[in-house]
Amino acid sequence: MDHPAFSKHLLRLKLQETSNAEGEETVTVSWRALQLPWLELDWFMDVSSRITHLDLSSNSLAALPSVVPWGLIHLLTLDLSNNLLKELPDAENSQGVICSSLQQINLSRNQLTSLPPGLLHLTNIQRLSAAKNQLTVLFDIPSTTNWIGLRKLEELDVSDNCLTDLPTSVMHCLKSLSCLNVCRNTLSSFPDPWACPLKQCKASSNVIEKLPNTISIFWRTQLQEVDFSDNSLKELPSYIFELEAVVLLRFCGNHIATLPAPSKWKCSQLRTLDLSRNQLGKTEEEPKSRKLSFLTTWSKRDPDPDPVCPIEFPMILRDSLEVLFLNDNQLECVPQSVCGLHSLSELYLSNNPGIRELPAELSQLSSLWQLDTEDLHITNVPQEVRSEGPASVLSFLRAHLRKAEPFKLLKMLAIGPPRQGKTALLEALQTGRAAPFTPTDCSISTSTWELDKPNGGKNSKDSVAFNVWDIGGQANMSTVNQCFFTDRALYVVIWNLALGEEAVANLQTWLLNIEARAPNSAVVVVGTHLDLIDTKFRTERLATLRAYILALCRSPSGARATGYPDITWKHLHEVSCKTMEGLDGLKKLIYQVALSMKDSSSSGGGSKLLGRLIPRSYLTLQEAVITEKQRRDGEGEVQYLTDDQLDCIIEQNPGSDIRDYEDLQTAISFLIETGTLLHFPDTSHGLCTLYFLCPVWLSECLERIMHLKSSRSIARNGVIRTEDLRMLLVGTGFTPQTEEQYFQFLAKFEIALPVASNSYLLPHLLPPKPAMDIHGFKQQTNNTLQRLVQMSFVPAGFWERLIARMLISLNEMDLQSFEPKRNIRSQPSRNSVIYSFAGTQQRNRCSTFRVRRSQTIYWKEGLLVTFDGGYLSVESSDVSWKRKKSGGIKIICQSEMRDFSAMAFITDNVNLLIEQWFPALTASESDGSLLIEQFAPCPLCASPGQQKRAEVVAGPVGQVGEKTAGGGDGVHYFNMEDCVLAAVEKEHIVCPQHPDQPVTLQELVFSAPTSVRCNYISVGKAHLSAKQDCG
Ligand SMILES: Nc1nc2c(ncn2[C@@H]2O[C@H](COP(=O)(O)OP(=O)(O)OP(=O)(O)O)[C@@H](O)[C@H]2O)c(=O)[nH]1
Ligand SMILES: [Mg+2]
Repeated sequence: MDHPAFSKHLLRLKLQETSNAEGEETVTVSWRALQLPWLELDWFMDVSSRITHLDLSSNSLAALPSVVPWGLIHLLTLDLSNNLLKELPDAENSQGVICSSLQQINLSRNQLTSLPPGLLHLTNIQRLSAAKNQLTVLFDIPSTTNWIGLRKLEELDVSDNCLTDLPTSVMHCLKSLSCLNVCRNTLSSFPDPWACPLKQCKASSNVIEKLPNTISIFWRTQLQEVDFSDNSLKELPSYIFELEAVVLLRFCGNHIATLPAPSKWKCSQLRTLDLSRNQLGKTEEEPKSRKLSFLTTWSKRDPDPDPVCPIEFPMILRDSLEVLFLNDNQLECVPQSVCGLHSLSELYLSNNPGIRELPAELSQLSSLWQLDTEDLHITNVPQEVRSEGPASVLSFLRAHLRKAEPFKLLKMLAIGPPRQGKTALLEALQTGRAAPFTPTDCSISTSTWELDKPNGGKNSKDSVAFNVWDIGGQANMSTVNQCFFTDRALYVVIWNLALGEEAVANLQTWLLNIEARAPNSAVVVVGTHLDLIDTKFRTERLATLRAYILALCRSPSGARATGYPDITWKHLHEVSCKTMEGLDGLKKLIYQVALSMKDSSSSGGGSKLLGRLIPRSYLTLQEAVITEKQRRDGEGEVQYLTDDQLDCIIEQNPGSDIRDYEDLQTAISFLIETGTLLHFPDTSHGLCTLYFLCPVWLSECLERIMHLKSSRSIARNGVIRTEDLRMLLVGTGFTPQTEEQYFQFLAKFEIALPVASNSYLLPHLLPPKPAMDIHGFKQQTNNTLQRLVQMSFVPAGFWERLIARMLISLNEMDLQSFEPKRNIRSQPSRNSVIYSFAGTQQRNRCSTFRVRRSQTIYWKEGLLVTFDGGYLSVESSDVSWKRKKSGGIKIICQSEMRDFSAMAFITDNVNLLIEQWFPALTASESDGSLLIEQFAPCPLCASPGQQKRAEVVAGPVGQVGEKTAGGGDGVHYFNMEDCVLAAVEKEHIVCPQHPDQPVTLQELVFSAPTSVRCNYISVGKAHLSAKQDCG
C-alpha cells in the first residue's frame, strides 16, 4: 500500500478478462484475502463497466467507494464476506442502483446492523446471505421509499444475527423464496406464511413460542425441510403435520409435551423426525390420567395397568419414517406405536428416565440397526446382551417375543459303504454294549440318542440330543440314499479299517456327496473293526490309513480340496464295535464336534448351532408334525404332507406367530435340520409342495425301483416306459396328483432320468461294463481322434446325467436327420415338459453331427455308437492327475471319411452338462489350477505306425499331467487350450516326441466343441485383421 503504483500493478494481475457469448469483454476481479484496508477507485475504474464477478472476501474493508456495488452495471456476483463493513454505500433511490443484473450477494461475516436498502431495488437478485452480522432489523426502510426488488430472491440467509422479528412487509414480497435460514436470532415469532415455493425453512435457536397456523395452507405441497429446534414451542399444532411433502422435521430442544392425534397427520413422506430434548410424556396431572384410564373397560380388568404412553405415532408414517429421535424426554415407556413404524432404521431413546422396558415388538422392525438406549435402566434385557449392541438386543427381544427356547437337538447321519459296521457302531454308542448282529432288510432306520457331556456326569443340562438316521442297506441303495442328506447335520462316515487303502478310496463319493448336498455340516470319519488290526503294527497302520483319508480331502498344495468337506486329523477316529475300544474317545469327539458347529443362518453367523433359540411356534409345529407322522404310521396312511395340509397343521396352533413366507421357510428349514421331515425346494414340477414325513417310507418307495432287475423286460437297456414307472407307484400312496412331484424327485436324485417323451433311464440297471466285447471296434487306425477330459473329482450323478443327456441328443439327431417332417409338438404336453429338462440351448448349438446309427451300447460309465464307416465312444477312465487319483472322460471318434463332428457333439454335451448341473467343476483349486482340463493325444504318437502300443488307447492312460511336460515313454498329450492358442498363429504344433514331424492342428482344433471353435474363429479373425493393419 506504501507503493500505490506497485500495488495497483499487483492487483491488476488478478483481473481476468474474458469475452462472453455476445463477444463483449468481461472482467472477473479476484481480490480475495489480500488484507486490503480500503478500495482505491484507480485500481479498477477503467474496467468497472465490464466487471461481472467481484470477489473482495476476507479482507479488512470497513467501507466501500459508492460505485461498489451500485454503479457496476454488469455485475453478476459480489462477495464481500468476512470484512469489517458496518454498512454499504448509500443508494438514495432506484436511480442510484444500476447494477440491475446482480444475482448473488454474500455479505456474511461483517458488522452490518441492517441490510443495505439498495438491495430493495435489485430485481434479479436470487441469493442473498448476510449470516453472522449484527442485524437487529432486516431493512431500515425510510417510509418514503418505493421499491420493487427482491421478487426473484430464492435463498435468504440471515442466520446468526440479532433479529427480533421478520417484517411481513418485506417477507411477503419474496415471491420466489425457496430457502430461508433465520437460525440463531432472537425471533419470538415466525412471520405469517405467504405465497412462495418455500422448500427449506430453518429457524432453529430462536425464542419462537408458536408456529403460524397458516403454514399448511401456503406451503402444504412444497415445504420439505422444517427446523424449529431449540425454540420455545410449547406444543406442536396439528397443521405442521399436515405438510404433505415434508421429509425432515426438527423440533428438538423445545417444551413440547404432546403430539397431535394420529388421525391429524398427513405427512406421509416424512423420513426424519427429531423430537429429542422436549417434555414428551410429561404428565402434570398424574391423578387425572389415572382416573381416566380407570374408566376404560380394559383397566377394569387390570387395576394396575402398564404405563400408558400418551405419545402415539400414526400408521401413515409406517412406510416412510426412517429416523426417530425421542431421546432426552420424559417418556414413561416406549410408545407402542413405534413398533408399527416398519421402515425405521434408527431409533434414539436414551435419557428417558422412565423407560424401564423395551417392547418385544420392537424386534419386528426389520430395518432397525441403530437403537440408542444409553443411560436407560432397561430391566427386560440383560446387561450383557445390551453391551453387545443393538443387533443382539433386537434378537434377544425377538426370541422373547416368540417365546423362543434354546434347542439342543441335532440330526446325525451314519453313512458309508455297506456292511462296514454302521448299525453296530450306533448300537454300541447308544447302549454301551456290543450288539448281537441282527441283519435287517430295511435300508434306513431312525432313533434318538442323548449324549451326556463326557466326564460331566449325569447332568442333562449339558447333554446333546441327536436324531440319528442310520442310512445303510444294500449296495444299490447307497447311491439313492443321498436324498436323506440334509444340511447343518453331523455326518459320521463309517468304514471298515480291516479293508485297508482300497476301502478309503471308496469313501471319496461319500465325502463328495456330503459336501455337495450339505455344505454346512460337520463330518467325522470313523474306522471300525479296530480289533482286527494287529496291535503290534497298529500305530503305524492307523497313521498310514489316516494319511490316505486326509490325502483325499486335500489338494497337493495342502489346502482343502474343492468339492470335499473340511476334514483334518482331528475329525478321524478308530473304534472296535466288538471290544468297545475307542468308544469313549469317539463320544468325546462327537460331543466336541457337535458343540463346535456354527449357526450359519444367525445374523453374525458366529453363534453356536447347539442351544440356538428356536421360536415356540416352531417347536409346536415340530410336535404337531411328529404327531401327524405317528398317526399316519398307525393308520397306514401316506407319509407326505402337501402344502395345504402343512398349512392346516400350522393353523391348528392358534398361538402360532408364523405369518409370512420367509418365516415359514425358516420353520421348515428347522424341521429339516432336526430330521423331522424331508423337503426339497425345487419349484419345477412342484416338488417343493410335498413334505416327506418318514424316511423309512420314502426309502421303501425307492426300493421298488432300485430292486427292479435288469432282466425284467419292462426295463430293457435300463430304459423304462413312463406307464411302467407309473405302475410302480401303485400302493405307495402317491396319487396322480403327486406323481409329477415324485418323478421330479426321482430325476433330482438320478434314480430315474427322462430320456425321451415317454421313457426314463434307470441308471442303476445299467451294466457296469459294456454288455458285449467292444474292443473289436476299437481298432486303432489313422482315422481316429481322441480327447481326454480330466476332472479333479467326478460329482455324484455325473455319469447318470451324461448318459441320459447323450441318449436324448442322439434321439434328437435321429429325428432331425431322418424324420424332418415329424411334428414334435404332437407329443403329449405333460411328458414333453418333463423331457425338456435337457434344455433348449442344446438344440440351438449347431451340431453338425449326423449319422445313421447302427448300434448304441451304453453302460454305467460309457456309451458307444457305431455307424457306417466309424464309431464314437465315451467312457470313464481313471487317471492320475495332479498327483492324485482322479476321474476322466475318454472320447474316441473314428471316421473313415475323417468327419470328426462327433467329437464336437460329445464335448458340447459334456460342457453343457457341467455348466448346468455341476458348475462347481468350473472353479479352480486354491492354487489356481483348473478343476477340469482337456487333452488330446498326439495323433502321430498314437498311430500304430509310430507306436506299436495300441493299448495306450484302450488301457489306462496314466500320468497325463507328466506326459504333457514331455516326459514318459508313451504318447504325448497336448493341452487343448495350448492347441487353440497355437492354431491362431500356425497350422502345425510340435510334439516333443518327434520334433521333426509337426502335427497338423486342423483336426485337433476343429473338432473342438462349437464354443471353442467359435472363439477360435473370432480370435483368428481379430488376429488376421491386426496383421493386415501392421502390413
Ligand atoms: N470284529 C468286528 N466286527 C464288526 C465291527 N463292527 C461291525 N462288525 C460286524 O460287521 C458286520 C456288519 O455290521 P453292520 O453294523 O450290520 O454294518 P452296516 O454298516 O450297518 O451294514 P448295512 O446297514 O447293511 O450297510 C456285522 O456282522 C458286525 O457284527 C467291529 O468293530 N469289529
Ligand atoms: Mg446297518
